[in-house]
Amino acid sequence: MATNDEVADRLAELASLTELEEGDPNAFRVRAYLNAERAVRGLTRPAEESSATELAELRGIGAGIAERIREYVDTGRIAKLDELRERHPAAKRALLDVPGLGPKTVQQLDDELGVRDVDALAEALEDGRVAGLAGMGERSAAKLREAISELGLTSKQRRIPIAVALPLAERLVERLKAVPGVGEVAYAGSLRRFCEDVGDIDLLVATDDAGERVHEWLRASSEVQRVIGSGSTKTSVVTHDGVQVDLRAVPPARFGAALVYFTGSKAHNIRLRQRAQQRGWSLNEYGLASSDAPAVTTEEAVYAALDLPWIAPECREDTGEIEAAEAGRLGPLTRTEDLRGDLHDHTDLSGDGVDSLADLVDAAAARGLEYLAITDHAEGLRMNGVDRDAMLAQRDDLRRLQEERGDIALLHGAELNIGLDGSLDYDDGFLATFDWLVASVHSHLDRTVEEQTERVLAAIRHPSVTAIGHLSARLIGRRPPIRLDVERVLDAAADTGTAIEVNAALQRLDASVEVIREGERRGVEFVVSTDAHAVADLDRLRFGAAQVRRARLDPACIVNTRPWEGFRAWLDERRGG
Ligand code: DGT
Ligand code: CA
Ligand code: CA
Ligand code: ZN
Repeated sequence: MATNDEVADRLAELASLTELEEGDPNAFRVRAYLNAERAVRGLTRPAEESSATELAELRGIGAGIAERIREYVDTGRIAKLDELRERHPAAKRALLDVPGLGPKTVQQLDDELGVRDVDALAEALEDGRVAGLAGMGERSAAKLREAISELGLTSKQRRIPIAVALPLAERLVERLKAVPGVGEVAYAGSLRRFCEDVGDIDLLVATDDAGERVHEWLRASSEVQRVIGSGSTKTSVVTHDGVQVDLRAVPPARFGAALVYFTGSKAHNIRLRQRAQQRGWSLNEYGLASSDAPAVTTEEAVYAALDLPWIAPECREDTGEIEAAEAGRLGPLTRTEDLRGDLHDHTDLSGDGVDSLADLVDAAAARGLEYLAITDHAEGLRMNGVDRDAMLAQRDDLRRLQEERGDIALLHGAELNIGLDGSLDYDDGFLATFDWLVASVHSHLDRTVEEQTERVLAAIRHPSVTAIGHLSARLIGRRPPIRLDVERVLDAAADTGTAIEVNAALQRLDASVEVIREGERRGVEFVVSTDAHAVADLDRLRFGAAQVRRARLDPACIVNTRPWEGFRAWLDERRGG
């Protein structure tokens, strides 16, 4: 019953715990767990179907870790993991998420100052105790203080990044559906609205008589570290990763109204309630109440009763979506299947890619994509980059593959690294030979707004660059965005016809919703891409679609909603001019 993602999450947890244990992020064991995590995430078949011996034969998985994976799949636990969790609670592990803190310093903080969570760290930073530690000093302490406030890491401010919450919620939903007597299951709240970080996970289960079984199932789940509260309608728990999960069970006839209510936002709900009141009804989590109110068992019915079309959850923030929906102007919004191509994809030629060119192309075609751009890292990225000869060899392979198959159009591209001075990889002559070029910032992230804006502008203005990848370089909750004069950047993109990418990786979701909206106002064209590093990542396109829905971006502004012929015409025009 353990999915590959769940197994991979446990391996990631083992990696961070081992990092603390050994005081070294580069310790052999830490890297072994991380390699295994990547291997498991990239598997195309369930890990649980393989024996320990078979697992150990896979690239990236050694015999010891293979045993631990089997132990988890068979028993739902890993003894070593339980032991490490005991020694390093989630709150202490969260210290590793503070940029600038490594495992050694975390242990030093614990040993010398008794600091075991971010709140205690914030206090010790305020009163100067951290600056006084050996190897620390005023400057490093100031940086830590800045990172904590910029990322909102204290317990009062702390939000769970969507990259942590969404896979966990989807897994819980799948497993709840298998509980006997359970009907519909959904996650609701800010997560369903596709907020980039969430306070907690809200789960909703429709059941006539299995309510008690459902609550019991959650309390006993292998993900759960402790139960906060559990009654006949609601259970709240905290997972091993420190994520709160609220679960509510409702009768099937009330599922629609409850889903509207618990999806929120509060502001959106208030507007709906006002509309109900105008019609002489009241609206709450149980439905519409009053003698003449219609019965509403689905979300659509709730909205219809209020004379509205169904509103996509990503838009429910009371930021004009109700007025737009009422006037028939909310949408069309991008669906995953509207995205016809994927324009940022890595093969195993990049040091951090996992699958071969042929496998990636196969998988993209099987998912119904009409076109695919292969964009391995160019040579400027020291760890993962590819030199010119290797690029040319890949191009030959790709052209040969194209001759063999007419079902998907293949573009040969690269992901260029934007240097601090705005320079790009290779030379202009070589760059002009690519079909598609994504240019992205990967390093020198802590610079002034002038420096960052100029380097990105230089890339936007380069005649061969077709798109800017993950514009802000942020990792949600872990790394702040680079400082940019966003308006100047967007204007230049609109001017030159360089597309701005909406990177669909959950830890990035970059461009952000705010930047997408500003870009649309300024006439920017976008591409939604997965930045896949493995076949399984191609499925992220749905997150990209959700991100542009949340921004209410007109699909006509997204270049890869065009069919192949239209996309090619756009590209020809852009590269000709
Ligand atoms: P979060 O968890 O802080 O990221 O944000 P939400 O929106 O998930 O908030 P949460 O978990 O407190 O509640 C889930 C939904 O339940 C919320 O979006 C709307 C609904 N809700 C909760 N409390 C109230 C309330 O007092 N009034 C109304 N109208 N709706 C509420
Ligand atoms: Ca919530
Ligand atoms: Ca909640
Ligand atoms: Zn990439």
